[in-house]
Amino acid sequence: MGNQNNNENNQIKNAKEKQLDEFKVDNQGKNLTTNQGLTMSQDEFSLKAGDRGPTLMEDFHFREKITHFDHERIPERVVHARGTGAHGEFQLYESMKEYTKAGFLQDPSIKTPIFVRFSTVAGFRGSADTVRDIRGFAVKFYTQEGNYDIVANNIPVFFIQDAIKFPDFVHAVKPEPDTEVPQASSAHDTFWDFVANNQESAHTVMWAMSDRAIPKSYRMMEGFGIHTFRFINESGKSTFFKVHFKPVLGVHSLVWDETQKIAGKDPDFNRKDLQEAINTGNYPEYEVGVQLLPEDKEFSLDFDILDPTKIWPEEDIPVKIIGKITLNKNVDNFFAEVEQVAFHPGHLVPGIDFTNDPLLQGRLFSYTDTQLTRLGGPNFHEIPINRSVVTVHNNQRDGHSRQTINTTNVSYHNNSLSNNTPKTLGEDQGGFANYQEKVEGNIVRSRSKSFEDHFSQAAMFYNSMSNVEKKHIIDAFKFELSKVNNKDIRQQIIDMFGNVNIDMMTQVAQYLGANLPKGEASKYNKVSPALSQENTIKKSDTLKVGIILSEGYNLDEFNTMIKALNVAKTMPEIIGCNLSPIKGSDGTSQLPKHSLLSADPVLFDAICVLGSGNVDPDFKMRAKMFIEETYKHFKPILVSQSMTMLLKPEMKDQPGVTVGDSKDKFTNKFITDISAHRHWDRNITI
Ligand code: HDE
Repeated sequence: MGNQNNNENNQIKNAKEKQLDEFKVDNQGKNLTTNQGLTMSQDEFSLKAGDRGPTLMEDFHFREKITHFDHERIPERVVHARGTGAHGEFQLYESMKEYTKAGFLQDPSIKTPIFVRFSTVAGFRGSADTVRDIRGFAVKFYTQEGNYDIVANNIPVFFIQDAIKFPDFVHAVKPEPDTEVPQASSAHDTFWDFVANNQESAHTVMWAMSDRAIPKSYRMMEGFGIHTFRFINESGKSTFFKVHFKPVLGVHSLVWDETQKIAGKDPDFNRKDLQEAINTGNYPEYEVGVQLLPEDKEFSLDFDILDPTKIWPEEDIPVKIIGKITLNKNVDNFFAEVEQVAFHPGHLVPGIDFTNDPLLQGRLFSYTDTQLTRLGGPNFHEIPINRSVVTVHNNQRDGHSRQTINTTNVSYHNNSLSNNTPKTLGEDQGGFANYQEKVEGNIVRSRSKSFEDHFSQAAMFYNSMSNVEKKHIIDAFKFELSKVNNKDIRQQIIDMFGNVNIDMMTQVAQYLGANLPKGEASKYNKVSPALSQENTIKKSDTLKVGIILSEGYNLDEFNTMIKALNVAKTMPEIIGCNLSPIKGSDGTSQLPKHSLLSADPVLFDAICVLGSGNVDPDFKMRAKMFIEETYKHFKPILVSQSMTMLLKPEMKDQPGVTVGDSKDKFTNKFITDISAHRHWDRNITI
């Protein structure tokens, strides 16, 4: 990894980059020192009393090195432990002045530095990237008014409505406490027991069983702030909003069989994909959008806007695209940046405020509290990645690992010794003041009646899916519930999701040999086409195409293909029988990046087979396996005329399969097939 993209050469450094530069240390070519800066003459042997004698206590270098090593690990995040991150920038398309006074949302010519961390939720830090799970999408904006964080997910709703249930939910989905299995999977008894007994989870479970929970790439998933927030403009007017991130490459998922294989073949699949895209200059981009609702329309919808299990259908309240985030720089050091970054939904700037969503309210406590354990004390805001680009001035002092050297003797307010500074600023001068919402009511522990509908939007989600997406949801239920040992829990889930869609759950019940769900066809008919990822953009850009190349290939054919793949902005990679140069019929040669043994079809988006047809049995066996797997996963395949013996006859006329005749014709078709990505109408099911 590293910042090999030479971003520094072609871009003026932003304020955050300059700040981070001050903490960077390059060890190359330097003398080895202790932590006190003492250059050592020896780093291989501990200090002993005689060659074969005991190690001496006085060996300060040994003690320092081992002690530091013993304390290298910090607690992983309780949730979202597995993740990766990158730097980037946010640019506004048009001023949002009408709605908010937030400084970074006023001027489209200003770029705001950001840091983004993507994550899975349930797995431990070393778990595989491609598991079925929600993905975290946390964004820190280093604005001129302080840090603003949007701590979002790739699914727009959540499993629970009140933060007090979060520990229960997380205990249920994490590995079971007696055995610590399964890792990074909801397919076990306690998760589904929780779902059955907490029916507000229905809507989010539908998303979690859908293709959204197995994204192909962090670059190809949406982000949602989930909660309703408030914008406040200069004149104090408030507008409710929900935030969206929409990937410029569209929303794409893996198929379930691929996810499981990739978890073994390349558990770092998603983090490597992100790093590679940035290193090759294919910067991930997401448009930032907001749904806006005037304050006086708070009660105009048929659900409560404070309920985090509800979306605002885009057809009813359109997403206004207001800007774009671009990720353009990988981290230099994973621990210092990705592991130590600390997000908090309560990091706000003037012009943005909360609502009373009871899930959000609880989060406002949790994030600081968790950093105290993870990052070892109250000074985590001083860690380079967490520092605001604005200098911090207040009367907070001391604590573990304090970095700031405050130089005055005044550390209290009010004072006259320092002319009563640091001083607060009135709201009209840019000081933050909370929105003065009027609140009244009895002190109660209860759920608002307006939060009691758990199934209408779960049904809308299912209604909005394409047939293929529906099938994937049904298959996911079948898989997950097959792993639930307790038959009573299975039945409870079948009955519960019968409220969402009878046909869906009838298929699951039949598969499991359970009783059919009671009830009738769903009474909820609403559809929101924006929910189907089939309706998002499809592009060939950055898709990885494996070119299986055999000896004696035709250079003309090869060059035509490479040229077309480059024009289509795909990422072609050559796969050989082994890693030796592959010779063409005209004596030229190509160097493969992979071999048929070390590469795997699940790691490519499309496969192209070129060569003379004169291949050895090993090549033949492995190349056939490649084609068959790619076929099973509905991905495009091109086989040149001379290699058709590798293709099973029944595959030949199937969608997304091209057999070469004239090179221009077949190349064009292959490129169109790549843009479509999956070809669901093949004569197979997996
Ligand atoms: Fe979080 N969540 N969460 N969460 N969350 C954490 O904070 C919590 C929730 C989200 O990449 C923790 O720093 C509570 C919703 C992301 O570093 C912790 C509740 C959403 C990340 C925590 C929620 C999120 C976290 C663990 C219920 C989407 C990863 C480590 C009220 C809107 C951030 C940490 C990163 C991380 C608490 C629910 C998103 C324990 C109590 C809803 C993306 O503080």
